[in-house]
Amino acid sequence: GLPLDTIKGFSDAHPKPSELHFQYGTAGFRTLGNTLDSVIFRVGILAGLRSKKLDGRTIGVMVTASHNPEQDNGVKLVDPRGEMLETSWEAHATVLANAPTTDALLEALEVLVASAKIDLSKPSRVVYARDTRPSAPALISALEDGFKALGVEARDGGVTTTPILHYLVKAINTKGTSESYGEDSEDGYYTKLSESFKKLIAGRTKPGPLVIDCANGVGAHAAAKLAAYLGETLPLILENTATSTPGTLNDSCGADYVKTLQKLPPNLVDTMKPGQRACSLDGDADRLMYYYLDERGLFHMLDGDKIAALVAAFIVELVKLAGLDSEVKVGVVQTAYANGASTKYLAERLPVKCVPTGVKHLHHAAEHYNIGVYFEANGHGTVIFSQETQEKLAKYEPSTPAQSTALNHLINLTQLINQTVGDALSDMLLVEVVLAHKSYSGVEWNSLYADLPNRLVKVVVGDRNSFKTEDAERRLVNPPGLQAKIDDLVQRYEGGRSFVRPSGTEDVVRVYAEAAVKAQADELAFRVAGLVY
Ligand code: 16G
Ligand code: ZN
Repeated sequence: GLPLDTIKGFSDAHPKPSELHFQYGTAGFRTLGNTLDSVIFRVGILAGLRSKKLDGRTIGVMVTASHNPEQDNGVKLVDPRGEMLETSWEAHATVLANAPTTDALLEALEVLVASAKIDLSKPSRVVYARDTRPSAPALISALEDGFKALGVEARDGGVTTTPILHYLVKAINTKGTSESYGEDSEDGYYTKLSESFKKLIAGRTKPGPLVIDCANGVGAHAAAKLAAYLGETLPLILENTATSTPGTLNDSCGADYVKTLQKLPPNLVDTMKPGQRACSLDGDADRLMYYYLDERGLFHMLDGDKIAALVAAFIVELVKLAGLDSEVKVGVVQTAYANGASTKYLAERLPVKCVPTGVKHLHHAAEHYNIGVYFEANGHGTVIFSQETQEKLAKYEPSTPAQSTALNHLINLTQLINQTVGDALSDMLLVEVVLAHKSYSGVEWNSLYADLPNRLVKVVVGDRNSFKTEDAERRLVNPPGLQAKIDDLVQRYEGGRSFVRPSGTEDVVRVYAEAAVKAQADELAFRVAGLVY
């Protein structure tokens, strides 16, 4: 049975705040860091049980709140293949987190062990990491108490990015198999990325320096290490690297700031000269936003949709050049937030699917293609190659030198891309490869299509849970009658599109609108918001 006395001893030191309710949502648990002690302790136990359930395979635990303000923190679990926790276990996490007392927790654990048929005699293994937030050390010791309470074999991944933690989980679980994902260390990660990058850009014109806004977060450490592995091949200029200065994380910088405000982080204004290309990471380095200044010094943003367009078109072209287009089907997955112009551009070239917001939905839909490209407009995304496709590439015998070259590029891409989850650094190298191959500057990339003007607003409502959507969040089914009013407004705007959905991370409802001209997009968004309010 469970070591009830040991768990009790530890649990009494991590009492649940009685007034708070916690929910494992799209991004795991996420709230003020100083309220999370009991939650994180319990997640330590849950991760151990999840590992036992999966026969001792290693589970990941990441302590981060991504692009949220510095005082927030959060935690999410990573399944053995490096993917998000299976949905059914999100509910188990929520139940454990809300057990009001130690006795209630012990009872909830016993119920979980019985209902999920967990064999407690199995080993349990976990690898864990955290970003640079000041609240992390205390939360990590609560997590470690959770591991001790259950007797978990825990490996400390240190202070690192979310995508590196996902990489480690997959590398550990595939070690010594034919599907080995790489050395199970940070060194293995940087080596895998930098070696494949060097192969992919060999013989191309050396790119000019790239400015990286590290959001004053853990991406600053990772980008500095990556820069050392890349050496001369890609000069990086790191900005916003003040990871130990309190109050700076994600403050007026980072991918979310740039995407939301559609402008340069203020402290980059002097660094950026006309023609300079740059990108922003978020606080845990899983989102990426590119931009450049044109020759007049005007700012242009290249978001997740632009990355999807660039990358998907490149991969389709390589598959064709390799002579594999009848066997390897490439597809794209987006959400309702994808700019309508990006969807049009992509749909003219390959199959495009729209799914609800959240990485797990995109990832799962992308698995239905031989090569699935998925990006959220906010800059989170990756490309996944099915196991069957990777084997096909390994075995395929090209019949011309051109086919052979394209095939090698595809194989190197499978190494360059972190297929477990969106990874700002891996995605950045991917973008740099495509730009080098196409001889594109930001200008050519940006002109693949012109973004439709758009506007996102949030509305505080009485009960966001009363907003129910269908059709990948593009239509409301509740409150009754509201969708018909939105439809009626939308059809009065040229190129108009608008949708309303409850946020999964904040207590608000989000309204998105698009139209042929900016003033109309703004007006449509505010009028729809007026209907919601
Ligand atoms: C979370 C999601 C992100 C999504 C965002 C939407 C994961 C790992 N992260 O951050 O993909 O874009 O939520 O937030 O799934 P919202 O529901 O508040 O609009
Ligand atoms: Zn993030």
